[in-house]
Amino acid sequence: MTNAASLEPSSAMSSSGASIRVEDDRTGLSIETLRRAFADHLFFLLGKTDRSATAADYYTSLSYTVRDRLLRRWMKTQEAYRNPGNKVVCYLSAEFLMGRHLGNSLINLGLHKPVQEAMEASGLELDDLIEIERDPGLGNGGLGRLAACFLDSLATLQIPAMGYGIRYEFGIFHQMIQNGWQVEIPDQWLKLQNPWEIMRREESIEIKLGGHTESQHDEKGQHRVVWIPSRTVVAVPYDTPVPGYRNNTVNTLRLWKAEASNEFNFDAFNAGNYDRAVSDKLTSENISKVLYPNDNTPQGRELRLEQQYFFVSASLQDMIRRHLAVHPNLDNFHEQFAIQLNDTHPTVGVAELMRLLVDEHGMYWDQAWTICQKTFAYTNHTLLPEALERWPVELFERVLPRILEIVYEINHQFLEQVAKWYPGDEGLMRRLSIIQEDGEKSIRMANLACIGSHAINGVAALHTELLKQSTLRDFYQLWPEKFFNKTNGVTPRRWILLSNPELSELYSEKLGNDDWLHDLSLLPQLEPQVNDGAFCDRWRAIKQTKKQALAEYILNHTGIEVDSNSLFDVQVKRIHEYKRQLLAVMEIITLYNRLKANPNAEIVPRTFIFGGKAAPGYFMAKLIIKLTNAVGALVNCDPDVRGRIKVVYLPNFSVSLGQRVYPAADLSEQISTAGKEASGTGNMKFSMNGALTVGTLDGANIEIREEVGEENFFLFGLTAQEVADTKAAGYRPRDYYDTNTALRQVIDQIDSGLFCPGEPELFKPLVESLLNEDTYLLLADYQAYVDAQDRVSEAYKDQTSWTKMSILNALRTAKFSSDRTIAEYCSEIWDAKAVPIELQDYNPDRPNAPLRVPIRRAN
Ligand code: 26Q
Repeated sequence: MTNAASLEPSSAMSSSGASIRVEDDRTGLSIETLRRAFADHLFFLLGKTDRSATAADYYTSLSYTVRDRLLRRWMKTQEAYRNPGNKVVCYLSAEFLMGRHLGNSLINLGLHKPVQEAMEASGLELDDLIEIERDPGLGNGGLGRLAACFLDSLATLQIPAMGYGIRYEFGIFHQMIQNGWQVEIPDQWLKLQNPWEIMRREESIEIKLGGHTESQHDEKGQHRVVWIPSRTVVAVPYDTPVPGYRNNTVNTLRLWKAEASNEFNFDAFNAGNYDRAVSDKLTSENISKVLYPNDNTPQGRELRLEQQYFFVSASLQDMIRRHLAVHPNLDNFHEQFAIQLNDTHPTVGVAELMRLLVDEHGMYWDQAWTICQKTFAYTNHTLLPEALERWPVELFERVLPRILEIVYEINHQFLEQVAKWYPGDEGLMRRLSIIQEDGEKSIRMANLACIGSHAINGVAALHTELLKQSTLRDFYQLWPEKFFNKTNGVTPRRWILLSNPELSELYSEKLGNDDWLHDLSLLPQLEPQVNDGAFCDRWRAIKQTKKQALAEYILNHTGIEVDSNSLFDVQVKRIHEYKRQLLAVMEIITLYNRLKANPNAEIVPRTFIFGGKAAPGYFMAKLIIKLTNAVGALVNCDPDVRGRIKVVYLPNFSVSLGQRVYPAADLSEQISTAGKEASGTGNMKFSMNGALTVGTLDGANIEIREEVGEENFFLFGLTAQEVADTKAAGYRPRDYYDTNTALRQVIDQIDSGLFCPGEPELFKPLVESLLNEDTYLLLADYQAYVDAQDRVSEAYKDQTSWTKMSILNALRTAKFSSDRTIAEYCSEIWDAKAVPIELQDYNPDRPNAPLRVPIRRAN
């Protein structure tokens, strides 16, 4: 059944080499070969027959079969990147929310159809196998998913690139909803074996932690600082292929796992101290154990700092090793690598690269600093002041003593410059300093990132403007030329093609090909179709199919029956007060009150669908989840409502659940307080799938509205400027409560215990927060929001015009492809160029041609 690889000497090889003939079971693309390869993996890799195989075994065998077909391209790509002159973009991120790999690899390789047929011929349903893959949830939300979309676009644009991060053993927790509350379950995503990664133990890297530093003089009498760590851990790389769409590029996502260093362990072990040896091993491995489940609120824990340093140091050492393999020294490091800092989480890398260049490679400080600044660029993802990362100096001193010295030196030299430029401006010096002196002395990571980078960017036009005016204002005045806007984007491969194959087929059919997947700016060609009745019917039918599928999922996962003809009103995102899920709940209660007051009121039936996780320690966010479910419990069963309003909380929102949800939405809720959401990316996924937006002028909503047209967008609420002015004038939420009866009724009901009769005090913290602080101005925006929702309902009654608006939304989202975003980063920030990968020995017309793999003999 299998074609075992056979070793044979080859005249084409060097005298020390042999070659291995890899037969076409590893590469062949015919249905028959795919079936054989699949069966081969099942038997020889997993030791299963079709009698003993589980569904998971079938998934694993198929994944290996598909991975085999990526490997030539992957190896070729990595070879090409070793050539000097091909600048490699290194995207450093503490989070990568990749989503499932199998389906994505199939479409990128163009193998979806043959594999589907091969599975069918084996009596298996491909879609079922795809569903078995555990979502690799190595991120919290927007920032982690952005990193994944960027990797997809980098590979599709054929840019040499690596993602570097942490291989968390436990990703974002699995969320269950019990009695309306969020319950967190550990995410054991590695329980099944992971066929998408390859461990490369031989490329492990040692990481120092703790201890102290000593001044020494080297052989040449040069002054050198040596870091004597109190412990070391080993970073073991695990590589995952990142294929481009229908090209030969396969980039790498390299994630580091922490292991105990052997020597260290043996000391205790050999001394007979087995307990100590074991506990040290566990302590080391803790570093990559679990993802911190915080989103937009940093947790200043020692282990988190160790995580950051661990993956950044390993990644930088990896780059230096690669560099020195083909260059005599590190003088041109910045010409070979562009490093992007995904928020401040990897920013300790600025000091670490200095340490590696100066301490370990003997470079002079000034030259090293020039290289550093030319290499790094920093993306900011937040405007919330409480979200800016700060680390106590005391903690740095204990965990990273040498890094602290370097941070001090960077700061010293920088402030000397500032003093020359702005003599006597003490206030400016204090604000620009990396070290915050008042309160607990701490390190401001955003300042380090700004000082150590040649480019600083926000993630949407408004966000970048606000950064320049407020959060990073002093740095902007110092270096205006360093500031860029890079409006976020999302990959159309996952968020249109994979999520919505029905819509994709319509596009390809009408455009005559699938070029649009590389270039969304081709879609506006279809705009005249809004006047074609058949096209509009087809559009509505696709939406209906997606809604029915979601309705079925909702029934299976929540037990709630929803009407797929109702308006699907969706808010899926992390739960945070600034995102104002509570405002949406207040709207639901408002509609409910109208129905209670007049059970025969004419209303457009709506299904309110929520999804998203709350940080486990975020009390208010968890209470908002509970309230949403409590309101749902009452509304869903009230006979006066007669099913015209339903409230659903989808448990465990994730990338794969997103793929089901976005295509099924009629309405996208993007209702953050203006000036608080840096960009948003879910907003783009909804729009691409034909949902209309009800939203504020915040983040990328502004640009979405510009693109789709204001007549196709439901705008409401205060602008960022008005929010600032309202606060400056002394905002009093109680004024709104006192003067708006519908609003007062809603708040009184939440306060009264109507939604939790057994526990009438339960929701009081929400009411108190609304009436006393209302930091996010829900009361100020309440009426505008209710009015906007009334306009939505009115518009939905006219299905013909709603469908037109839906179509125009989807066709006008070209700007929000991450291909556009990445092209901008490449030309304006990274100076990175495409490197097309040639597979000389690969003829797409003869995919079964055998491949010759050289085998190097050990001496
Ligand atoms: C930091 C330190 C310690 C522990 C956790 C953290 C931490 C982790 C994740 C801090 C922040 C995050 C995530 C932030 C995030 O997702 N921001 C979102 O980024 C998106 C992509 O740019 C934007 O679209 C969103 O507007 C922004 O909220």
